[in-house]
Amino acid sequence: MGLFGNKTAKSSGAHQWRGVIEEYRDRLPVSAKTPIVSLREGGTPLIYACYLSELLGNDVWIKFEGTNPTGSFKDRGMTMAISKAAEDGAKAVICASTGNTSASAAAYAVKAGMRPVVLIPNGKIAMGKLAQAIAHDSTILQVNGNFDDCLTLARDLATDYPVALVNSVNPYRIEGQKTGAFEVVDLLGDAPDLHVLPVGNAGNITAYWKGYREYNQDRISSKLPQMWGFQAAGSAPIVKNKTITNPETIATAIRIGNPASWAQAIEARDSSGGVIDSVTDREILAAYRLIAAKEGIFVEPSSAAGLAGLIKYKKAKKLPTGKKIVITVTGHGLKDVQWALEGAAKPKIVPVNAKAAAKALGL
Ligand code: AN7
Repeated sequence: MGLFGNKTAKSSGAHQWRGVIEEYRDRLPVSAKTPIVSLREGGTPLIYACYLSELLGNDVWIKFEGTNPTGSFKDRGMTMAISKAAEDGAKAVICASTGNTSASAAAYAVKAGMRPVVLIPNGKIAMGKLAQAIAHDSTILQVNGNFDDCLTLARDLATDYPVALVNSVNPYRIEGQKTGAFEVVDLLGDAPDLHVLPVGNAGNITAYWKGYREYNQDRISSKLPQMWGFQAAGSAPIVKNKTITNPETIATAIRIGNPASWAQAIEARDSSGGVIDSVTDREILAAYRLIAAKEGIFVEPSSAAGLAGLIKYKKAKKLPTGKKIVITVTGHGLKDVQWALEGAAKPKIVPVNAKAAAKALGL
């Protein structure tokens, strides 16, 4: 259809990644009638992590979702959710969010000429994400409550008023996000042994598992990975097997006490022979610093939960060795810079003088 400005510029023969719907059209619920709303999401780097491979005694690959158009994996699902909302003639979309969903929903909604409405928990969202929602012209309501309260309110509004819900309870979100698994298999030639990722609302672990299973059913991969998910210790309802009324963690993206895809996450864990466990904020921050300092990959704190979990399992001698492990790091570090700056030494001040600068550098 080529709506919403998705023209193909053909000049030099170079071509760019077309976005997850065009790249995986035959595996997604779209038709010729669906207007495709895309910012060319997906096609994210799968980076071999030399330092982490050595440290963990495994072949470790990082799927860096921070390079998506709005800086998180949410764009994969949002291109689907907004395209289907456009097909249905929606004029406004609503979501509850700890920040990344709202940034993504807002960007894709305005691209489609719709009005974005976002509900965020009062005071508990990273500044970069709030800035994105504002920049993309959304109407923002700060709700007196946490993410789970926001989601309840968003569902009520979408039931009774003319706004389409684009949270991951919208099945099209999961469909779009499953393309992350397709890309991993397409790039590695088969599924990894372990796939590791953070768990908040549990949409992404559900989506990856769906993607891996679909490729395996069609014999594009020869095996299925174990799914390993990690929650923040103060927000670990699946690990504790009970709803957390007041979830707490510095990893605000996964500060969720009642995950929407809870049952599907359990299913992914159990049918893959994987684990869902928790990591403390201290472990998350250590992993967050390590991956930036040693691998050159800057992620937001929540995104480091998967790596934190692997390090915890390694220390406890519960990590296998010699396996192929993919870790999805879900969001970009620039969204939430506070934790990089916290406790960091101030840069030294020097005059415009090579001798003085060299001295300060210890050269
Ligand atoms: C960086 O934006 O729930 O388990 O409202 O932003 O699929 O929920 C974000 C979740 C991991 C957890 N990493 O993924 C929201 C929201 C980052 C995130 C998760 C989120 P799910």
